[in-house]
Amino acid sequence: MLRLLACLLMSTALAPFLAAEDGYRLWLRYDPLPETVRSDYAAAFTEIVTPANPSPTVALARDELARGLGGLLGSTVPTATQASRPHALVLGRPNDPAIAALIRESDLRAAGEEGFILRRLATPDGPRTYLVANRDIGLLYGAFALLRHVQARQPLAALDRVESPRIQRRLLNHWDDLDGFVERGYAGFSLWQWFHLPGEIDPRYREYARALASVGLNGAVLTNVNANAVILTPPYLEKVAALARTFRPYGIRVYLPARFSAPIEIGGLKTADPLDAGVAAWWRAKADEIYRLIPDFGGFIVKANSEGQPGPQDYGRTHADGANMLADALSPHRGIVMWRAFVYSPDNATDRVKQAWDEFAPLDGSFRQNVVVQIKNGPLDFMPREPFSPLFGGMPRTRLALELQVTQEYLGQSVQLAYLAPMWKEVLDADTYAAGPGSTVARVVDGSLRLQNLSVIAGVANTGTDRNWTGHVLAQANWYAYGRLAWDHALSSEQIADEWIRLTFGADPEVVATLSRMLLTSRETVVNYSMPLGLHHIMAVGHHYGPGPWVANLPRADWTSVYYHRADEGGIGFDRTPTGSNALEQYAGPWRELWGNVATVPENLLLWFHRVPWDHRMKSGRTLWDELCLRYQQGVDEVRALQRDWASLAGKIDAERHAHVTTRLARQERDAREWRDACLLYFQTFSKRPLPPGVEAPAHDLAHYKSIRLRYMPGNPGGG
Ligand code: GCW
Repeated sequence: MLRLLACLLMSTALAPFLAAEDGYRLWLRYDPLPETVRSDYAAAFTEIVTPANPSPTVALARDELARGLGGLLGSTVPTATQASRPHALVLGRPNDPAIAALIRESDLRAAGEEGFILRRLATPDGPRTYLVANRDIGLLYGAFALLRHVQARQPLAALDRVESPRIQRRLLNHWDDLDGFVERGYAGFSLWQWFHLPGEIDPRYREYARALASVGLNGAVLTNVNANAVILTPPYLEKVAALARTFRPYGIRVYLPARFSAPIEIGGLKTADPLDAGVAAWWRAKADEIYRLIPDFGGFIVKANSEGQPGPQDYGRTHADGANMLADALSPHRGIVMWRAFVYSPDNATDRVKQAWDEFAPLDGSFRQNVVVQIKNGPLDFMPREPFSPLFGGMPRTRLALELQVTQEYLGQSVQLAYLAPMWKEVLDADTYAAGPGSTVARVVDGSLRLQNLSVIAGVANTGTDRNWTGHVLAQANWYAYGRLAWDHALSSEQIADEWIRLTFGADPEVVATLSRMLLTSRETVVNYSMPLGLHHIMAVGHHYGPGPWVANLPRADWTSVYYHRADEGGIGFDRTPTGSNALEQYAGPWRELWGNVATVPENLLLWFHRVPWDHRMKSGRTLWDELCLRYQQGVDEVRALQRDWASLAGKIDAERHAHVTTRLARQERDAREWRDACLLYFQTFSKRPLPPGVEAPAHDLAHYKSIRLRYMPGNPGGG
């Protein structure tokens, strides 16, 4: 009796801790559904049937369904290897004749290698739900899809679909260093415990892999593109192999950065010249060694001749020479090379945004079939708003991958709320016109435009050791949205936000409506208070957090802010039309016309393409100066609206996550004011005009803002 009492006491005392709402569970919560909606689902899923002796992947699918449905329905759903009751949920592959007889050939073809079919069918033994896939991994993806469906309380009748990913390789790129530091990481340290690997498998590795699989991601580049050759040495490859083994049942392959000078640094060679036979042989042997340990190794990513990284140009060779040499080493094993196009040379005075095109477009058609050229969404560097990179339309005979930045290097890091799906949709939906109208970046990347057989999308991860994975609880939405778009880029930002909110915060209509509005407006809000009207690259140096429009006199002009905004008494903006750098020439005709004309360019890209006087008339009838000031103010006002919206959800969201976001929003409001005041005071030294009515007076003078120095910022490789 006493013992029972003690147990009871213990469990009540522990309850709040066990139910800690620290964000660790991400969107995979499986809390019991309200009684009112539970019974329909409970009646529909009476048992989970999988073949006897399931593979590890099928076992994961089964266990996830048991855990998920058990949690959501509030009672155990038994598992079985033979369906014995009506309303069974049956998982299977067409190699089972009973399954094959039920599913159309055309559906199986549509499901492809990784997809699945979810269907409710009437059978002689009563209605059943079938989850069918050609390969085991499809069953796992289907299990997550089904759980999403129930968790989001979607009608059972709608459980009838065939899905398959549009892009084959859906990767997270980790910029993790071997010492645990994450470059541009704002959620703690690297998840990979290299010292303890390969012997010790942190349970979090499985949780990570499960989260990736739940949104359909199937690859991870484990370490930083600013590469360390040590990752390719035998002891580290053993560690990588241990991670690969852990991830494999979740359908995730590992990839590694290849430091171009590795043959010298760890191979003892005198050169890394890609045309040197000894170098090629070294890489071939290295590839063989990797595949002996990791038979499904994905391939290499390379940042070459970019920001100080070594590369083929060190030997007078081209990017294609370098990429092809590595591609040949990997091709016997079906591995791929992701060669990054993020290049701009220290000895090139051309407008930085033109340089990737200048270096890569002439190489079109000279890359091997297992090479993809990986291009950032915009031609500069993950700014809050950029036009799409013209290179997506400039290399018709090359496989091109899209690189997005999930971590918010230039959008408030893990302090500010910026839901990035709308930004990513802008680039995915952008028309390159490369093969006529409709040649969207999405179709270039997924290979459908030219029926290419290899497609890759990469997102620079925002994950780390923080308990909530992404630093800001609401930044989990970006990880989620990236995965969902990588799977299906036709999904809308609204759909994905709605889905994520329901999974993460429940289905209360007020929560869903309010938080959707917050997410969907948040990126534009950051643009407004930081870099409105096409301004770009005016952030503080090094850590890139907060304003720095005055940044000048760095070792390279194109690292400064003044290079990009070009403000003086005559006006502001970068002329990229034929009278200026003519970066516009890299785009197709319709864009050249639209963007090249100051009367037709959308105002959100005005200062990206044009240099205009301070009294330039905007569509509103205001002068550019007044408009600029009001945009900065609008950004601040919008953060305050976010705060009010969030405050209105108190009591509807658990206190722990509510308080966390409240604190971050308060800091975002301060940050937004700082951006506004710093930028307006600075630009005012050129415009020499007063702040228009409606703009709050700055709290300090310009000298104050210029003197702010943030030290030891997270994610900044420059340190203090
Ligand atoms: O966005 C910039 C970052 C660098 C990064 C580089 C790149 C990994 O400031 O930290 O280096 O881009 O993408 O290579």
